[in-house]
Amino acid sequence: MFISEEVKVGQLVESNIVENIPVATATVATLSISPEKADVIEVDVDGNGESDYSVPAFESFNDIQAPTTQIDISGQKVSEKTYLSPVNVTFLSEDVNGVGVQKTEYSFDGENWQDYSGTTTVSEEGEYTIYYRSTDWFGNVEETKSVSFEIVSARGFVEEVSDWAEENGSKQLERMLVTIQDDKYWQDRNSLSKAGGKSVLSRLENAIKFIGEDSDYYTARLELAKQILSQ
Ligand SMILES: [Ca+2]
Ligand SMILES: [Ca+2]
Repeated sequence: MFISEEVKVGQLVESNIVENIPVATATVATLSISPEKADVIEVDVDGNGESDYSVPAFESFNDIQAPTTQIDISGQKVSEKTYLSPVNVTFLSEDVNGVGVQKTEYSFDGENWQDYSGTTTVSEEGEYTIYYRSTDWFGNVEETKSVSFEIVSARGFVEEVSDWAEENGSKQLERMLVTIQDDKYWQDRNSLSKAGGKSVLSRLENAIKFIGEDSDYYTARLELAKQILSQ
């Protein structure tokens, strides 16, 4: 624990360091520092020699306000909440007029949390909900926020309707056959005539009309199919 230092004309003339003092959260430390010696008290919580936060030394200071965190999701957007893999997730946190952000945490299930240390990449296809919150150095914890999004892959993405039995009047989509899923596809795609590409799209569009509750899912795929086929 660093107690005080005396600096005169830019030179350190005295410092007082006390180490290994047993403290608990209820421990009250009283420091006597004259105004000439320090304006702020630097606090090194983890003892690594670098200040973690500072508080004014000569005015009453308290912080009961939790930090605020914003999430930034960057990636190629397919629709409002659907992205093409991969997606970069970045958190920006601040503790306005406060003691400072100690940590930002995030979780994919709201139960298992990990400390945020920098932009994290999510590339696996699927539906996600990311929970996040920050804590300041005084232990004020932000109310957990969350955002949901879906990641789709360009590979195995454009799906062609197959075995869609219109002629019997049932209008049931029996299965979707993935026709664009690897490098070979890209060659095939380039050999598709515009009419061929349009045929895939129109068949998707027709299928979507009869899918019902899953239509958002397939509408997102249709949007990406259009992007791919218009390249
Ligand atoms: Ca430190
Ligand atoms: Ca605060």
